[in-house]
Amino acid sequence: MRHNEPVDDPLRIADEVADALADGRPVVALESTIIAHGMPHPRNVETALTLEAIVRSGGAVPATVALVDGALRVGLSELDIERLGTNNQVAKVSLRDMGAVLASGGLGATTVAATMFAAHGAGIRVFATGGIGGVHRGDGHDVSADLTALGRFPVAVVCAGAKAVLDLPRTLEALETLGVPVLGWRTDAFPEFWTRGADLTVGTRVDGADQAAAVLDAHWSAGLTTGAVIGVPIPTEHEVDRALIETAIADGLGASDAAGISGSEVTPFLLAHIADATGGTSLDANVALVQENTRVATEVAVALAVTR
Ligand code: PSU
Ligand code: MN
Repeated sequence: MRHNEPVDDPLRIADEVADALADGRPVVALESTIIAHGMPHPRNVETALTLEAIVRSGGAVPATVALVDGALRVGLSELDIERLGTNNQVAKVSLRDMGAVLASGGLGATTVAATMFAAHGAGIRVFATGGIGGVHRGDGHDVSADLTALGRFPVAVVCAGAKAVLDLPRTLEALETLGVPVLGWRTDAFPEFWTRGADLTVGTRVDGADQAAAVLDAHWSAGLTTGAVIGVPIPTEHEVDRALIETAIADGLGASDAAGISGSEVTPFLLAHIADATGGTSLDANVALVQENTRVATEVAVALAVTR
């Protein structure tokens, strides 16, 4: 996919990121839909900058991904992050949207799927986010392209499982069908985003970064080309009460139906609605869990850099 003439290459890797990759030093990819569509201003920008700082303090280089001025950028400036977090015309870019937004030259925030594509193109193996998209509840057959991307791009996505607004059993089944390993970070339960999870199990428990890196390295060394999910439970002190979140989710799903929300607007609508319904508790939890995921991703990226 790389073009021969760098000047025409739509994939633009920041110098700091390119240098780290060339030296075999650890890099952690970060997405931008969470900035533009997943959190309100100013928490979104603060969080995005904090995540970059967490990666640096863990000894890796952050690479936040977005579409800026007609290029797919891997590694953003603070100004770019500020633009993504304040401009209300930012497109939500999954794989199908990329060509159109690149051609328009406008700002685009990349979802997990589009960020995996960019990370893979750049040669980055580890990516941190909040929660992946998945199979939505009900009979709408709304299935996130995050799942098919996990089946296509060899990148480990460190997340608090999938967002609990989804049908989590079906999401796990879909991952199995796609051949995507689901690892539990110091847990046997598949994390449920705002809560640590209890009812669903992961495929493999890993108790540290070396073990996670060994599994990933063996997976890819065997020639498998799929991605992986590393499910990190939200830290206990930030966990949202299960009854509170279930009520807010049910309320959000009802409101989204009533308002006729569909397609790519469903997830941002639900996140905003649930944040309101819980008086901001779900947003605080979302910020805490993505920070924790970023710490773990950094450890795994550092461990993986040693094995390769
Ligand atoms: N994690 C968060 N907040 C978010 C998302 C993840 O904590 O907003 C975003 C990711 O970009 C993910 C997207 O790819 O939600 C899923 O959107 P959809 O369900 O339309 O595929
Ligand atoms: Mn969808």
